[in-house]
Amino acid sequence: MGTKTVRSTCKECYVGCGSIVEVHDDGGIKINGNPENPHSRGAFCVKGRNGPIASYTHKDRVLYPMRRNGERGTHQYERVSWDDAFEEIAERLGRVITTHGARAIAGAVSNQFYDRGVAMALLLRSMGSPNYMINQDLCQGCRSTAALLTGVTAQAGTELSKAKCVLVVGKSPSDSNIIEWMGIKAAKKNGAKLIVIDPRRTKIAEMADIWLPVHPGTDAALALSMIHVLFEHNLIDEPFVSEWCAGADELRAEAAKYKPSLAAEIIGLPEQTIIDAARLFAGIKPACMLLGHGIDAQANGVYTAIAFNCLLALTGNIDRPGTNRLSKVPAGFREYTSIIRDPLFRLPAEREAEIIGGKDFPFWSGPDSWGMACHNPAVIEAIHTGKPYPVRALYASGVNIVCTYPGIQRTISAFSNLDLSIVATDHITPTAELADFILPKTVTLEEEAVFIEDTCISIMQAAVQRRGEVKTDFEIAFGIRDALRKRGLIEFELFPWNSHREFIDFQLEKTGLKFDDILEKGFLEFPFQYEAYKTHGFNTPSKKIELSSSKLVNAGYEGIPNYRAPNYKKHDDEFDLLLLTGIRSMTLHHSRFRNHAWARRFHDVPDLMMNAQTALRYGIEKNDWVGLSTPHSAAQIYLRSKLVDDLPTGIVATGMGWWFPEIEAADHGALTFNVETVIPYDLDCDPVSGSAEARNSACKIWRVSPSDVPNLASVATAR
Ligand SMILES: Nc1nc2c(c(=O)[nH]1)N[C@H]1C(S)=C(S)[C@@H](COP(=O)(O)OP(=O)(O)OC[C@H]3O[C@@H](n4cnc5c(=O)[nH]c(N)nc54)[C@H](O)[C@@H]3O)O[C@H]1N2
Ligand SMILES: Nc1nc2c(c(=O)[nH]1)N[C@H]1C(S)=C(S)[C@@H](COP(=O)(O)OP(=O)(O)OC[C@H]3O[C@@H](n4cnc5c(=O)[nH]c(N)nc54)[C@H](O)[C@@H]3O)O[C@H]1N2
Ligand code: SF4
Ligand SMILES: [Mo]
Repeated sequence: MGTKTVRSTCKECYVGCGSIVEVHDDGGIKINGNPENPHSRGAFCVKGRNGPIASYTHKDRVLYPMRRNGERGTHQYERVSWDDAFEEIAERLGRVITTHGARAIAGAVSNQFYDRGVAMALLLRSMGSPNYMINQDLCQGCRSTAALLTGVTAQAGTELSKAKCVLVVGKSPSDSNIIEWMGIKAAKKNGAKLIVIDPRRTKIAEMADIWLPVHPGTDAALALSMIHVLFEHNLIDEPFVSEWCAGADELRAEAAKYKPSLAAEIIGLPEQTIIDAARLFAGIKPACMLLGHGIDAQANGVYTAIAFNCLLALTGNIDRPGTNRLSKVPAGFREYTSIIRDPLFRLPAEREAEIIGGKDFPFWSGPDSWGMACHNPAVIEAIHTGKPYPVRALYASGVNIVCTYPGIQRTISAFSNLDLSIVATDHITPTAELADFILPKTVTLEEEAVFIEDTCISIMQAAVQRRGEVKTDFEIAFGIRDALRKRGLIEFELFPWNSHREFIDFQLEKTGLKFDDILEKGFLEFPFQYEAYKTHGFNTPSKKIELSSSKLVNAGYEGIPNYRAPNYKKHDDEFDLLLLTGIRSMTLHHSRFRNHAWARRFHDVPDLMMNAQTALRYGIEKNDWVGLSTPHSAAQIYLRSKLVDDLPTGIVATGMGWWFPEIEAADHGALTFNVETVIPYDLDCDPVSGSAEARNSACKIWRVSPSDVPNLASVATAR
């Protein structure tokens, strides 16, 4: 039997592990980690082994373009040719442009780290619309905005295993990032000290020398308190700070308000633990810091991340071996995010000034912001209300907005106000169920791409023949563009390629490399320099790390980080529990894999995790069904209890993204089982990035009989 072997990169999630894909003559496919890949060193997870194969071979895969020919949400579609789909889409987009202007067309993608971000942003810009949405406001938006403002765009990468001390904040890599998990274990084995800040006693917290179970949403106070200790105990890296940091005196004055004795109550930790953690982190060199999802999408997310960036800068743990390395890119390589920001592909300033959300959140949606993407909740509002101006068409690709944006009811009802909705996907999701056109998308095994993973140029290469009539995001965008161009509707030529490979060649053009040069190994290491700031400075107006951000000050914000109490504290006693959302599970990826038998075997329904005392208080036992509601919504959702010993009493936790393909209704049970139903998308968001407080909420719970859980009888449970 013959076997074709392809060296590629898994992009089922952003971790990007090197992979070896074997395709056998009988159609069998096997995917494993590539031990030679220096970024992942053989690390690979169950999602990477199973997800791509199940998506590719799925019996219900979307294989042909489909047009809705019945009431929205009643599953009535007919197959159409690509040509007909492109022509009709262009015709209907044309009507929107003529009536409301191009800005009335919006796009949605998951993020900027996949090539579909470029395809979406540049397709829209060609029509003249600056409005595209990314999910990163719910993901790492606060951390990325903080990096932009302070100049600390630093990641640990492969330095992690060389560090002598590691500080992990709001991150559980044993569940979410196998490469970092391996890196931390390696560092620990080499004798590194480990400090973990997380309300849950995660696996990594169990390994920690100091674990700080902080009250959720109070991390900024903790970071400022640690900074105070550094100043008080002369633990600052003076030479680095005096030469490379601006604003140390202001930061010192602000941090003095958070003496451990005062901050202890806010944070919920003993004074001495805060002092010990600060002294341990500052006392050992080199040290690394990992900031995670747990401090993002919080009501004070940007200042929280800035405060931790300041802590890192004050100890000088930047761009040296074993510390956080400034991001490295080989000379001439064009990354997705740099293309989106490149003046070559930008709209005129007056158009960019219209990005929805740009006025309220200039550092998220403005022309010089990190994302240059819309403020998503404001787009949903614009679809509903026509303010600040109407949005009448939506193209979503690689994102399941009904299941992953907070406020599901509002997202669903937005679709009824649209003149045109298009969803590109490989399987029918609750979002696809609402579309006028469903377009069949390739899956990762059928695609090629080039990107940077740590210090490698890495590639994804197509390992299998495509099924049906599926197309890549680029090919779909070319088809829509060409049909628009025939109608004279391309206002700006900002999407100039004609094949995906042309785009890849453009990314590599100035590196002197060709895609084919990387095919054999699947990656290419590039040389890089530590302490690169010594030649270029940091990427801020002062060329120093800005402990007090001049950009924030110029825009009327506080320049130095500060603490603001989380919103969940505002609610009355009826909602007496705190809910954490988005806890990762090794077998699920956001809203994905609910249609995969391998994943559902491990994880069949949404969990509500709680400890035995919390359960006892509510008369709940293991595997009971539980109703849950929050102060933000009249709706309630249902989850199955899971008794754990890693949560404190009074805090319950769940994942995200749930829906069930086997439930017939168009929402496939999302309105009943998905946590976004009871989380708001607009309330008191982070003032700098506009990120909603999606991570934590006040809530109440009660035990229910399984017969009272709507649609449960249709759900295929493993138990
Ligand atoms: N298996 C799997 N892996 C994934 C994903 C997935 O869906 N499934 N998604 C991927 C994506 S897109 C992302 S963004 C990453 C996220 O991954 P990471 O950034 O690595 O974060 P998580 O592992 O989700 O861990 C978040 C931790 O924050 C804690 N936490 C909650 N609230 C707070 C708080 O207020 N303060 C502090 N200090 N901690 C808090 C939680 O208890 C949890 O342990 O995971 C990626 N990896
Ligand atoms: N309350 C709450 N909300 C959250 C979070 C939370 O912790 N709490 N986490 C947030 C985070 S970190 C993130 S990253 C987002 C994730 O939000 P999404 O990006 O919406 O998550 P996915 O479920 O991964 O959706 C991906 C969709 O992309 C499509 N798809 C899959 N593979 C491909 C492909 O190769 N190409 C294309 N074009 N499409 C593909 C499929 O249709 C799939 O349904 O959710 C966020 N929402
Ligand atoms: S962590 Fe798993 S899913 Fe993510 S890239 Fe690596 S193998 Fe793929
Ligand atoms: Mo994410």
